[in-house]
Amino acid sequence: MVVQCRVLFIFLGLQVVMMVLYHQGYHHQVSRVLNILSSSILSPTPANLIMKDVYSGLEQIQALNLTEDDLPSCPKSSPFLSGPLKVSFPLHLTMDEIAQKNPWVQMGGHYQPPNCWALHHTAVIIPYRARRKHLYQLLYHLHPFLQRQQIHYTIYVVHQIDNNTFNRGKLLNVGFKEAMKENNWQCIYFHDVDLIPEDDRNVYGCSVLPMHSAVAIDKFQYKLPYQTYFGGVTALRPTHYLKINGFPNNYWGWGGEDDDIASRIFLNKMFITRPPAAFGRYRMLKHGHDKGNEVNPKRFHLLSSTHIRWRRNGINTLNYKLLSKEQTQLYTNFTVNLGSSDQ
Ligand code: BGN
Repeated sequence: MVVQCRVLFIFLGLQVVMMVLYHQGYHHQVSRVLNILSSSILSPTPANLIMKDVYSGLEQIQALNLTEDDLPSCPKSSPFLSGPLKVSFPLHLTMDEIAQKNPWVQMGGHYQPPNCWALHHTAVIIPYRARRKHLYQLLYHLHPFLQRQQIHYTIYVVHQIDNNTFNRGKLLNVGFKEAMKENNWQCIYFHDVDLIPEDDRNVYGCSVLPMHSAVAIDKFQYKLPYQTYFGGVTALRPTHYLKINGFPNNYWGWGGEDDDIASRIFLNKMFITRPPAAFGRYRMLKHGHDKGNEVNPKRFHLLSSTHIRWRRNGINTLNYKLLSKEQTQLYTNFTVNLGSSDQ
């Protein structure tokens, strides 16, 4: 009570000082001070919140001395969430270093909270080719990020090994099919390798609607590039995914497949949902031109016929050769040959 009275007294005192200064002609200075105060007290932008390292506090994760059956459910909101995260990019990361920082992650990139039953069971699928540095940066951030959220998850990397043009849609279809063989996942996250989440309140669990998580990317000045944008990081329940017949297999090269997926969702009379922009923030890792992922000139034409094609081009027509399945310390790796565009 005494403390509250003091704070109130100081606050009133400050107001009196400001009023006196204002009446003595210091208008400009007074409004500057007020602006600074209001932006630092009222603005919800992350710059004003204390940003924690993505690993901070995780040393508190400890197993309980209980059998699995006796574990309690994890709380709705994880006690490890801290909001905006300080994102830094350590140089020369190795798989061993990242694994050492994540002692609870098991071979294959599996994690489940050791002290409670997770509310979310999520497969994270990363389409990949020749971006090792990006992959390591993403793994360095994503493992602790997901552990902060007390999620049961596995990270799957789908590696296109052939020399044909990159095909993101098809890689995601392969990831879905192979991940579902491993576990009865309730939620599938489709995650670009170059997007680093910046706020752990962007929880990687599915809702009743398809989710678009990458709402605010630094490359787009932390705004949506357009209203129906459905790229970068998205999530679907397996039932949503099957309803839209998965993703298109025939977008070879950059662009358009994410718009096709959005159309499939709308054509099936579903809506998308998004986290608040303050939560759905991402940093995009910089990269030069990707050889083998040239801009796809056919994308406009393909997009104009999604409504005709979606039923006979998707998970029901997917073909590929799975060359290997390997459990690394930090992820399960599916190496695939997708065939070529004329198949
Ligand atoms: C869009 C691309 C998307 C891409 C976003 C953001 C197309 C189709 C032409 C209508 N869509 O323009 O695939 O994710 O930009 O870069 O090119």
